[in-house]
Amino acid sequence: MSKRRLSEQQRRRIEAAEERHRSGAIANGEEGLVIARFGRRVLVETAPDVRISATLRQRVQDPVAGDRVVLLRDGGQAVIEALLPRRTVINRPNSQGKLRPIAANIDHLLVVVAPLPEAQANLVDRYLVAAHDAGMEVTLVVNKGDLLPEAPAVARLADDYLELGHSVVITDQQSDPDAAALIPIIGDQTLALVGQSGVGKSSLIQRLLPDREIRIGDLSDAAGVGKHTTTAAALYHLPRGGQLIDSPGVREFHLGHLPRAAVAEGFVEFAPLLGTCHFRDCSHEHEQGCAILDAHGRGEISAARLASYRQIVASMEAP
Ligand SMILES: Nc1nc2c(ncn2[C@@H]2O[C@H](COP(=O)(O)OP(=O)(O)OP(=O)(O)O)[C@@H](O)[C@H]2O)c(=O)[nH]1
Ligand SMILES: [Mg+2]
Ligand SMILES: [Zn+2]
Repeated sequence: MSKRRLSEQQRRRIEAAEERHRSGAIANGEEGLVIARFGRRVLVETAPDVRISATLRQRVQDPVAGDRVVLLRDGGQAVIEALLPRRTVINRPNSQGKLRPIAANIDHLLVVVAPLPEAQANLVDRYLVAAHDAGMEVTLVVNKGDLLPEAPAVARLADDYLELGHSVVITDQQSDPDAAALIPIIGDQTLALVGQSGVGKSSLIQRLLPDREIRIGDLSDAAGVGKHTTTAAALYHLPRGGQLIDSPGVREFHLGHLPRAAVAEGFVEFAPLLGTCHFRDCSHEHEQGCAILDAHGRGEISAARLASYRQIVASMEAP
């Protein structure tokens, strides 16, 4: 850094030159698909089976698996020059609580749950809300179906979502080793597998890609969390078409801030009733003439879903 301060005019001239260089560079650049990101190194696919490890320019924001980027090559070096606009993005708070993207350009979210670690309906509901808000399709994948007989609560949970009209798939590695149950859902879309650590997200990808070596967890500890837990999101192409993004497991899933109405819209059985409450700004908590509370009174909205909705709204409103 120069010690002399630049005049405003000089600074503007430099910025304009940089911008010219940048648009020229982008025009000459090569487009690629981000396969995985490790700190400032990004693995980019520029053609089928051609993968380049590129560094990230300081000003280019957070490319993640599924992103399209513009790459510049200079001798042996490759640099990511620009991040192309995203169709969709999944965010998650980092250890400092700051929302960070983990995967981009997802068409369809596969919310993976299992009897062990035990499925949590509120976590599923958060993903359903996030998917609805982002305009992604969503399927609940109940993995480790072999353990369902000992987990009646999880079997009921799967039934409940099916009854609500969600797409639900039950699978396990013994009776469905190729994860054939997922194939009609995948099509040629980009899907991301999300859910608690140890539910079998990476194992599902391994079942679909038997020739790849994917590190999966070892269920040796009491928490049911694997030793080979996934630490970075990674994209896998399937030979039949379609691509899957594996993501690191979560303990809980925090949505970024969403307005109360967006949360309600993510609850399928609430959605048709919205706008029919007596008060336009109804909080669906206690109001007379609330369509949601009335539906609950008639047994059309379960106590568990109403509680889950309230829990999500409360977590959004917490400071
Ligand atoms: N019983 C049973 N166990 C399974 C099944 N599928 C996977 N597992 C086991 O579940 C454990 C965790 O699997 P992973 O695929 O690593 O789980 P993950 O969701 O990728 O975990 P993170 O990467 O930590 O998020 C492994 O020990 C698998 O062998 C299944 O269908 N039935
Ligand atoms: Mg994993
Ligand atoms: Zn209401």
